[in-house]
Amino acid sequence: MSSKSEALFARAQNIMPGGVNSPVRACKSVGCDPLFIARAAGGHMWTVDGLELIDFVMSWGPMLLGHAHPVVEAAALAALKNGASYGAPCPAEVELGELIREIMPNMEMVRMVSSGTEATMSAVRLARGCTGRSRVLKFDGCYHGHSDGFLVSAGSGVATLSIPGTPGVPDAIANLTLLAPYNDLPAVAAQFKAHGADIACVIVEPLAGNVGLIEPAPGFLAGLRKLCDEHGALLIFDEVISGFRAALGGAQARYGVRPDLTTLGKIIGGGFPVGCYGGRRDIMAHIAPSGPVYQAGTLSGNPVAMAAGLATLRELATRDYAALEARTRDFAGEMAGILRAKGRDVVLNQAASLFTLFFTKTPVTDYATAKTQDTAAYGSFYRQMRERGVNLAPSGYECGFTSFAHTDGDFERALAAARAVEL
Ligand code: KE4
Repeated sequence: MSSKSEALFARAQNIMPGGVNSPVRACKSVGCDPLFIARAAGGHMWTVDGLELIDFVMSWGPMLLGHAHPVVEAAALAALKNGASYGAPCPAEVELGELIREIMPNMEMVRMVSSGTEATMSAVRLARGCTGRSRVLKFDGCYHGHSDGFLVSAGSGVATLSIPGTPGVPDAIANLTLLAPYNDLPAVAAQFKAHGADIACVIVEPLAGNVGLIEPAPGFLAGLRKLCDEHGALLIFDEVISGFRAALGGAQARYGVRPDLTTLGKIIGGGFPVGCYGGRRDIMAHIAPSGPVYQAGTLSGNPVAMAAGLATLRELATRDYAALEARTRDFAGEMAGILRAKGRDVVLNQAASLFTLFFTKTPVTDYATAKTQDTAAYGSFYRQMRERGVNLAPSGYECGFTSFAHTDGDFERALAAARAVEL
């Protein structure tokens, strides 16, 4: 008799492409079907069949406080009682904007949107609008959401599913996206030498999380800052993953490099659909209605989502990031050791509360080295861990996420599950 999850997946495939509303959730690359979730709390989720999972995906990053955090839930429910959406300004969006600026002072002005994609898409349009230039430089394997120009050599689900090229994106648009390998400053300098006068911006994940986790090499981010300044291009830090996670102030605080614009998502909404872009006041002044660069959104600054975001950031401001980083380092390090003891080549990349176990012996510093991983071996590891009640990222090109809700018992049970797998 099929499980409830299997029955739901059969129905889902009849109504939604691949049976999901976001490709990586389909678990295709790890050789199994997705499990349908009934509820989540803390560091755990429960499937519709009652299987309890220790969750290291945490909704792909938003749930840094853990699922169903009482303070966030209470704030959202209280806001909801006053109406779900106004389509008019509300106090919470001003308060959240001011709190973001307090935490990330480089964001002198902000604009709320409803997803990370909307934030990055709008930030690039703004960069083009205020520089009058057309080209955008991104990095192989970095993922900035699914706006047309970003789907050139993108990471995340595009890498996971090995989708070739950019079906649906006209060459005229794809050709405006320049590429360089992550951590390769000479390649960036060469692109500026060839196209510098027409490069509106460089957009980068300052802590890359969509080819698996890759840290910026020493000097890489500062080198991008210097090249952008020399050529009059804007530097955009896509902190949709790293914002409020790499440090409370994001990767720009962790690595001490100032972007001109920053994009945010995930954590900023505490699980509700929120994105944000912002930065230098002189640049943001170009955004309508104060300037001519248009961007809009029905649910932007939504009162319920703003309340959840405010509660989330206020709570995070009280937390010990160094302690979580140390717990994540110990946990991921021990997991890597267990796999190596089974004879597996494993490279561990870990920073803050992010980690990726690459099944390779090659140090992973960019997309090309990330692609040396044995994805079949990772798939077997993923399936066996899930059978044992541990939910890892269903792709070798994604990150694992810990949270302030994961307990010592959670880490110990996950390590015990890893000891039991057969690879
Ligand atoms: P959303 O449009 O999915 O809210 O954000 C797009 C985005 C932008 N920038 C970065 C650095 C991101 O990581 C993302 C989205 N991340 C993926 C996971 N790597 C979302 C999960 C999914 O696609 O289902």
